[in-house]
Amino acid sequence: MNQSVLKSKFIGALIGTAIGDAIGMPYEGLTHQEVNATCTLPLEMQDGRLPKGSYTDDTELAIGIAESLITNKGLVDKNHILQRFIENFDRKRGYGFGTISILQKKANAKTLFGTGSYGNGAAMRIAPISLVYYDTPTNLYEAVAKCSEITHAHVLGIEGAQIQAHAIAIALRSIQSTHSLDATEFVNEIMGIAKQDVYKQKLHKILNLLNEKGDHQLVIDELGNGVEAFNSVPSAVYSFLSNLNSFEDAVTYAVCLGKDTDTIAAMTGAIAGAYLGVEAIPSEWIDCLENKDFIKNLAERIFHLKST
Ligand code: AR6
Ligand code: MG
Repeated sequence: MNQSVLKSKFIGALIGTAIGDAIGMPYEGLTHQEVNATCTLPLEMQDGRLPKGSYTDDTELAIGIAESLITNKGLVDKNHILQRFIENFDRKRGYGFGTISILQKKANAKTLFGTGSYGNGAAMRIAPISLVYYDTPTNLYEAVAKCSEITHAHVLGIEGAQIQAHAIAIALRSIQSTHSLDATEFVNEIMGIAKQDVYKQKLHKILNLLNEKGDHQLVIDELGNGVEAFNSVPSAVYSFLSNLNSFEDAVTYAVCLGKDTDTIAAMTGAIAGAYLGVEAIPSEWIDCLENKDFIKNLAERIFHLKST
């Protein structure tokens, strides 16, 4: 693949995470109906519990992973990543209860909520790992497990991150201009790593919903819009696949699902940005994004790590 195209896709995956996060932030917790009643399309960056253009914990944690990967030349060092998480931690970003407990060393990831967390926190931050390992699926699989276990030890939390990471990796490897991506092939490839029934079933449902052109309520009923990884990662994959050629449409679709809007949009933005490249992201959105140059620079540094 042309190196400048690949670089744009790397930047697209990280900036796409932050953009989805920031554009979804004002609507977090609202139902699909409430989002529809509140927002006007096309979506613009808006104030919410944070000023407009601000990202939340999703991006702050992704930044920590990117920083650690750069320092350690692409290797996943769990203690080092945890240290980056702790140093970057800014409570106002809206962290999940379980993740706060781990970062404050008040809980152990393996025993959190009894069996470890199955929140979507491991999946939402995973894009930097996909950048480093997108071309070696077996290494990607292992790297994601290590990175997830720091806070999310439940098998469903880890597998959610696996599916999200592989979706980003496939998007990075696919070239939009030569042939359009086949949604069935995309889902079947992800199906290859799914072991848990809930994910296998929801991946099948994605294919059915794509054929039926499922409306928002049907997608919420079938795939979910909550903070659990199994109620949000499949919805992000669907939001991407049902709006393949438009970053804006994919992320808007994700936000309009309601509930965990920032995180579902962040995960959708990561996949769409990885597929379409940073040029496909509306410039009005990027202009408004907090720390955009810093986030772009992290993606560029991971790109250089891969190309040297
Ligand atoms: N059993 C019961 N409930 C659980 C379990 C479990 N094993 N695991 C998770 N939950 P958490 P996150 C519930 O706290 O994944 C932020 O806004 C439990 O209610 O680990 O880091 C992020 O941006 C728990 O509090 O957080 C995301 O949008 C909740 O799931 C979102 O929160 C989330 O798990 C999740 O972040
Ligand atoms: Mg969040």
